Amino acid sequence: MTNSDSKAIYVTRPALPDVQDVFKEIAGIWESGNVTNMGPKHEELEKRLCEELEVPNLSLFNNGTTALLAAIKALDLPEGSEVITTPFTFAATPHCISMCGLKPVFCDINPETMCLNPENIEKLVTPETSAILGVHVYGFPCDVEKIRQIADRYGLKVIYDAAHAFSSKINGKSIGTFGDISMYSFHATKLFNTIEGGCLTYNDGGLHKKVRNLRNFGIINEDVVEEVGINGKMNEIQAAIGLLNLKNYKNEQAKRQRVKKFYNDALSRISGIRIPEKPDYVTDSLQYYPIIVEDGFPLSRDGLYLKFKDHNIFTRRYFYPVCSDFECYKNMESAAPANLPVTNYLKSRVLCLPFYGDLSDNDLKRVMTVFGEF
Ligand code: T4K
Repeated sequence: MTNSDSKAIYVTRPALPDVQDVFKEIAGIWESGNVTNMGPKHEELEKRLCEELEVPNLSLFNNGTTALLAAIKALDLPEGSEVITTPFTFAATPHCISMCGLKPVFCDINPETMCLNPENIEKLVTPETSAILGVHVYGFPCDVEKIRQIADRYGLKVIYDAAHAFSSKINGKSIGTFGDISMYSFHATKLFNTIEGGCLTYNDGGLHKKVRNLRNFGIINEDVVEEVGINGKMNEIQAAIGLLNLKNYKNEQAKRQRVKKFYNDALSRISGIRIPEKPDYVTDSLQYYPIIVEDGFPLSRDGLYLKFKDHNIFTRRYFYPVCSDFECYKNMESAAPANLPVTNYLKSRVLCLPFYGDLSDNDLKRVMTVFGEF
């Protein structure tokens, strides 16, 4: 490592509001004494996000994982039934299925979009299947049309994990309007964040009461607890940060466009590095910048990852290990590597480069220097 490498560069840095604005918000919350349990900031953020994401219904949660648990519970899927999902995702996705007493069934992915491959979904449908849970991985959209057709054919529910897809659109339509219910994560590492947080979006207003019950212990009022629920409530400080970040996220996206353009130009000259391109009909969330390290490159993906580390640059191998390799899932039939050739190819090829608005020209040059060393 040289002196110029002394500052660590991470895969992402949280896009945070001005700290003086946060202090002002916190002072107001202190003054009011309303710090959680669906207070005024919470209600305002819910309304504002509904407009921003162009969805008919939206419910906030304290993180994306509790939101996804509530999404699965809200659909009343038969106990022990099977949910077809992708192994190429963060642990939260299959874990939420399992924690709801359902069985994740892993389905291989499309080599271009890295999302569920509809051609493989149909082969996995059995009389026990109750739902499909797709992930819009890195903001690449699932093939929502083909998934809808399969779901209609077999009477299945469709859930989308849109953790990476804040503000994404498919043909101008908000990504949160496809399927029965979608989850967004507002974790600190996400383009739009409330430090920890998330939400559900859904077209059927009939789900509203159920989702709200699940989020607040099933409590209706002081006298009535209607059903089993958890504590999924977002607090007022999270909501206030969300309201501030709503003003900022487009600016962060504009800054990321510059980084994306820099990488696209510089990497197009390097053989053996493939840049997965989003289709034209998709509005990119600009959440991650994944590359695929192919055979033509002089180092393996892991070799490149370690080389970056030597230069104090912390890229991430999202998603390695894939969920089908986890101890808790690897013995399932659908997790067998022979059933998941594309997943197992990509798990050792994909690397997410540092990608956030405040990367300086010098930071970007440092990243490219690592590529240029061979
Ligand atoms: N579904 C999908 C597809 C997801 O990707 C996720 C979360 C979920 C569901 C669940 O949503 P949440 O319940 O989290 O809302 C991170 C995030 O913690 C996680 O939210 C995210 N996906 C996942 C892809 O990435 P790690 O284990 O990589 O986090 P960590 O702490 O290593 O952070 C990554 C880098 O970010 C660090 O190297 C530096 C930077 N960072 C991170 C934090 C927390 C900062 O600069 N400041 C920070 O405060 O999981």
